Amino acid sequence: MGFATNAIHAGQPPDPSTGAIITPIYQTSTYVQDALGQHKGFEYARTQNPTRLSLERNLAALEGGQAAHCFASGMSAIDTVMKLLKAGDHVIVSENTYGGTYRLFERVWRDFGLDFTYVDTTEAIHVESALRDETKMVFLETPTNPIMAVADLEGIGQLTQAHGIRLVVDNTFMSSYFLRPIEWGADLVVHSTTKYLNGHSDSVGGVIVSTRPEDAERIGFLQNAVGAILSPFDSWLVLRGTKTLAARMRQHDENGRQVANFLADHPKIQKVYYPGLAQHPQHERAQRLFSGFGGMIAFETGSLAAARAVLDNVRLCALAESLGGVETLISHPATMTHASVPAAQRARLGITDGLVRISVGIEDVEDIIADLDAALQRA
Ligand code: P1T
Repeated sequence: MGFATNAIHAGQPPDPSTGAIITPIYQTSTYVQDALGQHKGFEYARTQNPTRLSLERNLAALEGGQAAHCFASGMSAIDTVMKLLKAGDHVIVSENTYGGTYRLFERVWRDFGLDFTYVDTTEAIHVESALRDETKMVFLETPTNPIMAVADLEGIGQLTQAHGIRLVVDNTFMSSYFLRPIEWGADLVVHSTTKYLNGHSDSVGGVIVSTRPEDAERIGFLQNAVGAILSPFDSWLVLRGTKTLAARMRQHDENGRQVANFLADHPKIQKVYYPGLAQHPQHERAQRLFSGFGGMIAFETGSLAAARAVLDNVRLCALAESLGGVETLISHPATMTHASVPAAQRARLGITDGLVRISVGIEDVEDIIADLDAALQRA
């Protein structure tokens, strides 16, 4: 089956009790057992829920994984991935990640004895140079939030396989539609389902897709033991979201390309970060790894004052954190999503005070461009 067909059908047979074509929201905390030790596979709703199970099967199919487990947020999914490790283990991480990921690693997990080294993952050699005997995992985001650097997934996938190290890819920005990291050697894929998978800015959630049975078993154990589960209603919302993932992503991509071209030609903008532009340093790699470039763009306005002027003058684009919804969102990484990254590191990565990030929605693209044009004129 093709991707769009799987997105609509995988994991969701008609409801066995009524034939309902849409998986119901099983809003229950427990399940009545027929007799002691005899039940229908569902005992307690932290452990199993049919709505969540449908979503997990759906997402495993879309990523091409063995199993998926859904969590209360993208952060709780990433937190659970770290629980596969032990004190003393070392993790190599992309130097640019979502600020919350950096915060989780540096301000939570470091206290529990994990060590992290941040490297430029656009070249596998940087990962290789950071390897130690204790290295147990490479965690990368691609394209990175917000600089849109595209990791050398092929090279890093070969390296981690050769060394028997787990490769974890945060695939939130491309979504399973444009990139399937497992095909390039990833062992685990995580998403903030809050973003493209749900797509309608009305749910917070996360998922881990695994490829090895032993990881799937341990992640299922942790999901139950820790309990940071995705609720039945949120599971239902994301299931509804994935049905239109293919159609939405095609439109995000179409609009993203047009907005990126508009920004690249604009005299007030100094630099545009979008893998679909020929001048992007990893454009050719992006063409090879991704089947589209999506709707995430960052651009350099030159100063905090110029960024503020754009952000204060947009009317259609909404000034907000988050991304991946049908509506266009615009944000200021330095003070919003990446405020927890130290200023010196932000400066080194290019997350300047003049940097603006846009999550291009699927409105009529002329309206998005007209809104940005008007705001830039006032900037
Ligand atoms: O917000 P949450 O569902 O917990 O997901 C965290 C997360 C994980 N990974 C990536 C790549 C992300 O971008 C995020 C969340 N990002 C934003 C809220 C943002 O505006 O960038």
